[in-house]
Amino acid sequence: MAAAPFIGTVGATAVNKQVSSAPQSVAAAPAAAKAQVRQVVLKTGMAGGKMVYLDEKGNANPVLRGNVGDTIEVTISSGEGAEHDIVFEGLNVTSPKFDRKSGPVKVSFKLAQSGKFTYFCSIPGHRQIGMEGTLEVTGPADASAAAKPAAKVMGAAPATSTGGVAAIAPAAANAVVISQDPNAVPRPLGARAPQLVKYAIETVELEGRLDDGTTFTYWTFAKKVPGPMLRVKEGDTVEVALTNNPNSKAVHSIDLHAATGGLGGGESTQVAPGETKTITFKALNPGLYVYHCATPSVAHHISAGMYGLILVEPKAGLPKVDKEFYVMQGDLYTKHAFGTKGHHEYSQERAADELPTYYTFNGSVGALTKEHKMSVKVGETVRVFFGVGGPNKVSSFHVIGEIFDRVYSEGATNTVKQNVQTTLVPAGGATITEFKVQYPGKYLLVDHSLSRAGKGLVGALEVTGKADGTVYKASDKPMADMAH
Ligand SMILES: [Cu+2]
Repeated sequence: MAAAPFIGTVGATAVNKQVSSAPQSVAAAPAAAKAQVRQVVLKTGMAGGKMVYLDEKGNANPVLRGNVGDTIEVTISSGEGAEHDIVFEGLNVTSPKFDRKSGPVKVSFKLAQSGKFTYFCSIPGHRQIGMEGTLEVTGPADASAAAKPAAKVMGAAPATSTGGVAAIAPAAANAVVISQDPNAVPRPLGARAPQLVKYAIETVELEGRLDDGTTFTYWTFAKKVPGPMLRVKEGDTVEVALTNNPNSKAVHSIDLHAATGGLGGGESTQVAPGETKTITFKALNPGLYVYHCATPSVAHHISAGMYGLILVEPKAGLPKVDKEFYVMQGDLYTKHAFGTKGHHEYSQERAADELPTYYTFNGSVGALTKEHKMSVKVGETVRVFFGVGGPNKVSSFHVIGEIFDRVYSEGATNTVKQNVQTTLVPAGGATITEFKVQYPGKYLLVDHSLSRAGKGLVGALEVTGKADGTVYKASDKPMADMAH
């Protein structure tokens, strides 16, 4: 977007020569005053779990005032370090985005009409969590000011306009593998008394490989999608210290479905870049639970990779198996279609319509077929801890060529279903499936809504060992009783 003439960053040449000569309190707006330049200094911050704009006195979302004909000059910076902007709705005024690194930015515009206007942050979710205030413009409409074409004084192209889809950017050269290793399952805890378990988790935003030649800016717990699997015991006290990496552009948080109270932690873990917040909860209920970021827009944070599983083992533990795996499904919304090479951008519009361009197991296309291996031997028993981060789509989890001997539906460890072909896993839900492998070959993990396999959703379990012809046999010959 081309910057309008009145938009510039601080440090550039003054956007208005009158700025320093006529500083005015924004609160006072004498009705009959002649046109003035009104300087407003704002910074963003967190207050009571909300994101807000703060004036120099610390007032949250202050009412800004001016008269028709005045020029409002806003200097705004990120107090807590995350990325924001300020939009004056109905006035076609949008600031450049700013964060800790960019320093303050400035917007300046002339008030051409009286009325009440809303200002807000256009980063998805930020307005909803508090970044919204009012600009009151008083005084009779100055005919000369009002008559001027809006384009002259307020001619910025609205930055919120999506327009057509621009060409995709090249794939990020520094992209890393973000997919979680499905073998990264903590060991069973065994029989032990309840204890205090401490986790320190860092939220990190980074360029990651989405597919071959394709990258995406992931938001992660500990640089992997899903985040680390946590394993505690029923009755344990769990301490989670969440640190947001100083280079983050967004605030992040954690809501653990295994926790009771405080929005699962989402209420008190809204962490600004560079900061740490800690919650402690008692693991009252056994089961397999999802955790996820709970910072608006929550769907964006989850879709970008911020989810994981926490297992609360029942007191007696789970039955012993030979091999455990950790797999999670996610749906991702990008501006460009599946398969487009380059660096994909998140699409708020597609997310709102729940039309994913990508589906993944463990965060990327090929995570469980190329980036990591899942292998077992004939005769071994397998357990898959499977969760759906979503944010939106449920999974019809199925392993092609295998039958789940046991399913702990919805992750509830006290009930077991036997002999299940496909199990339904809700968004923000989980399941535990167990099966013995009796025949070698490649078993495909899928969501049986199979169109999704064409958008990246397939994994593979390799089974090696001796083939037992009584379990399965293939032949080119016609069946004996059909031969004559
Ligand atoms: Cu987040």
